[in-house]
Amino acid sequence: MKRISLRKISTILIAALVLAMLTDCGAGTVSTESAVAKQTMPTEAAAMPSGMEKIAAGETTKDTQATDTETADVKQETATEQKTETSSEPDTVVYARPSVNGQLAESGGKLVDEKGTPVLLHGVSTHGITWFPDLIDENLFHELSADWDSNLIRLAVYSTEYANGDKQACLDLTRKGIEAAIACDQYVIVDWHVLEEHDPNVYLTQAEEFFDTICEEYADTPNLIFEICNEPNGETTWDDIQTYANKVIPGIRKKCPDSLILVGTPDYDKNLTSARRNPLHYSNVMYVLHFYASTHGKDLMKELQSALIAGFPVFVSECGLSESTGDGKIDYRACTEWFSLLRSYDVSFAVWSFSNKDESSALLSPSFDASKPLAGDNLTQGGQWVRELIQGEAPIEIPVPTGSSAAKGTLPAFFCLAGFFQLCPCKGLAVDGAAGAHWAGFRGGAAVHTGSGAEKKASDL
Ligand code: IDC
Repeated sequence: MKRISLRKISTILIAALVLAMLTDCGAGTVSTESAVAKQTMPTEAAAMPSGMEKIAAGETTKDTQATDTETADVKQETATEQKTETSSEPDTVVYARPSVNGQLAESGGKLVDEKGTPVLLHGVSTHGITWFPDLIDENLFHELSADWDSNLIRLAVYSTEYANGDKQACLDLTRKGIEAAIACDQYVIVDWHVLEEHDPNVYLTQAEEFFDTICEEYADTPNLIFEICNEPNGETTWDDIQTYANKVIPGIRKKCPDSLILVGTPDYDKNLTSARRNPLHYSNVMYVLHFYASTHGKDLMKELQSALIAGFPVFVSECGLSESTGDGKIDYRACTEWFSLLRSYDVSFAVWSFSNKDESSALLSPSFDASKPLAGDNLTQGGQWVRELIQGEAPIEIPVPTGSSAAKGTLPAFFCLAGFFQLCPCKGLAVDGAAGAHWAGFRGGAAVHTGSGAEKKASDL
């Protein structure tokens, strides 16, 4: 892992001090929990908005630092609630690889390896695999693993594409993606990408069939993680999701008894509270929250944080730098806040999307060339930021918007650091800041859409 130079750190710290004097620190927009957490962040990690130390041995767990005052209504028997720790023993978090850490599980609200050691997974999510089939490629996955240091890839299998499209293409690309992930020692989320149909029960039979096929073929493969329903939405309630989960999970467990299963929550994976009130009765289940940093602000952060403090097992299987439409501005300050929060609680994540669609959530440049490295101009600015984030570097060089002009530049490090609330919970560093307001306009080039799907609207995500 590359380290930040001392010069850079001192620049950042000085800048932070200056900024602290200029702003209203202490009247923070974040909770006490975060303020406490900042005191335990090692200096280097503090200078790294992502805090991506791959092995964070010796770090104090963050769930020792506060009690949750908002969860009185959440059932005491929540599987993990009793695990809220009070000790200040150091915790070790390992950046897992399947060949070393084996089958993952949920324990005490955390993602752990086969020996029970807490682990972290960081990676990217594909766009719909049938939308960009050429990107389901072993060489690209290898580069993600070796150069980006990613240990996770999520394969988004749009349920509508399987149910109403070419099942065989969906299965073949899923297999190809799984094989590629195994070949480069990555964990792989097989994501049944519920979206348009709102309620996962709509394609229940197809979901059972899909998971049955994949489980049969990869029964003893520790790399696999099953996400049984991306983003239930519309009128779908947690009860509906439970009904679905109670049918699909036993099917998966018949063939993959030890598998880790991720379960979506209502309102596009934004409502953990409903799941906490009435969790599922299976082991090795984690609940999913998704965010798009340039749209979702403090309310969703609070939803996540209160669940984590209560020891509820959360996995962020999809998140984006962009707005929730998958396009629009990128607010890098908000991104920094979000990924700092994830790091504070050792939450694993996959970033949307490993595609070259001409939209700001895409990590690959619209003119992406697979024969060139997964770096520099072959990536969007967002892609470059995410590469550094996953590599464990501080992605502090962020684009500065200059009105409608196409000029590029960088914001001084302290602007980014200011958003890093664990150092300075400054008032006014709102999640919805406009730092990247015009950023989307910088990108150009033709969209490359090699998949079968027509353009779809995601305006209400
Ligand atoms: C978006 C894609 C976009 C596509 C749209 C509809 O970025 O190209 O047209 O889906 O299929 C989600 C979803 C994810 C969305 C993404 C951005 O899981 O499928 O992808 N998003 O809108 N939830 C919140 C945001």
